[in-house]
Amino acid sequence: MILSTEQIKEFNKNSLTDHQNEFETLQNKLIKSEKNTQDIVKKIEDFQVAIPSWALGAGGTRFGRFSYGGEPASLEQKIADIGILNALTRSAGAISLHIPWDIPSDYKAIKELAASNDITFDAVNSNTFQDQPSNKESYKFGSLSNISSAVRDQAIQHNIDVINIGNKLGSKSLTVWLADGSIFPGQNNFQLALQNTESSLKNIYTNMPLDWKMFIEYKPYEPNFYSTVIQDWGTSFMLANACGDRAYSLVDLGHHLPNTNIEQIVSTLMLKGKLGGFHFNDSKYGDDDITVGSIKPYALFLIFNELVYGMQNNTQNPDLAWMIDASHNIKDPLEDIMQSLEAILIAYAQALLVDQKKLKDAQMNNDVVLCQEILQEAYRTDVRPLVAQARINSGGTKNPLQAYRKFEIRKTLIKERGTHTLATGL
Ligand code: LRH
Ligand code: MN
Repeated sequence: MILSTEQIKEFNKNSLTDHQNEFETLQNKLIKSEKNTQDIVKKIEDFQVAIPSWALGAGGTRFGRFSYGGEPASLEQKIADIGILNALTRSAGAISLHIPWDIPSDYKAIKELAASNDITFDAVNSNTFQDQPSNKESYKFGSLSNISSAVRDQAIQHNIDVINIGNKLGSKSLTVWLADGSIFPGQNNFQLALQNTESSLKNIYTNMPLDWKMFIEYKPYEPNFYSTVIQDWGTSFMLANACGDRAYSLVDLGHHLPNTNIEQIVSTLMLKGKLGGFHFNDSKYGDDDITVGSIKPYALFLIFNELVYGMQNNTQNPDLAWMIDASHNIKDPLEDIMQSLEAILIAYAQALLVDQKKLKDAQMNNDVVLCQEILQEAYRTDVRPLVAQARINSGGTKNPLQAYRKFEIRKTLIKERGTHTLATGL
């Protein structure tokens, strides 16, 4: 199913007048506080989020999975689905592959298909948390941290294979997330596990092309429930420093213990030039991987406020990799991702409204009340007309979700693919 620009233009026509009124009203309000609306809209247009290849079907838990119908059963169909998301939102211009769930069979064809959908290949993700039929060694007791050098070598070689796959597709970064850890006290020698992990990561790093980055993703628990080798930002930061200049920490929003101040972690990693990117999602309790901004939208805004400050002040930190990492247990996966994209762009737009100079002055005067007022003035601004304008400027729809339903895209996908197709992934 391909969406034509004519269809998109036709859809926008009906709501353009309302949009222009809303946009001008907001623009007039922002001009009063010397905000350059055009500049903000341009920044939103340029904000591209990579879509995970493993989150285009219905996810599930150990308690069950409810299929959604019309799910993509191949990498080609996954790229087509991201093509639909990108046609509607113009902010989903990249795919992040997980290997071996999505190994291309025909690299040339896959690259042409992606290009025809305006999609590039973002970070590739290795998988040493599941055993593959072709594996000689098991990852039951860990991969890069395993006490067995044979297991570590297999895991290192897998990461090198993933880099080679990504290289053929034009990807420029590898994301390493390890499930490695323990379920019971005494099960692991913590120091040995960390030393093995460090030397394994260094080995992988030396096998990365010189224009590649490595993202080291941390997580406090699951699937191990007593210890995880790369459990927190500090461990990831330490390992990134041990590997080299092109190794960075990756912040998955769901990988923090309750009430962790994630925005402070973000500011610290940016100050140290070691923040590589994000896996956006939201959660109430654990690594719930649900819709971005559906539980803690203010926390997301505070994170983007630190990102905007960092992007303005920390030239030592590279351009960031933006990715969604979600799993859809009850929502239509494409609708869920469109809601996440909207929440991400809204938080970014609100953060761009923060008067960083005024905030710094208030901080330098310990004017605590004014600090909060400056932040919440931005957070309480309805920036949706700015986000919609950015989409329209880029040839997308004013309201992707409405367009998706009006065009009955899920119905068409079910007609084309049936109700029982199964997407690889989580
Ligand atoms: C681990 C994680 C990681 C992926 C996986 C799909 O929880 O966030 O980023 O490899 O989800
Ligand atoms: Mn993740």
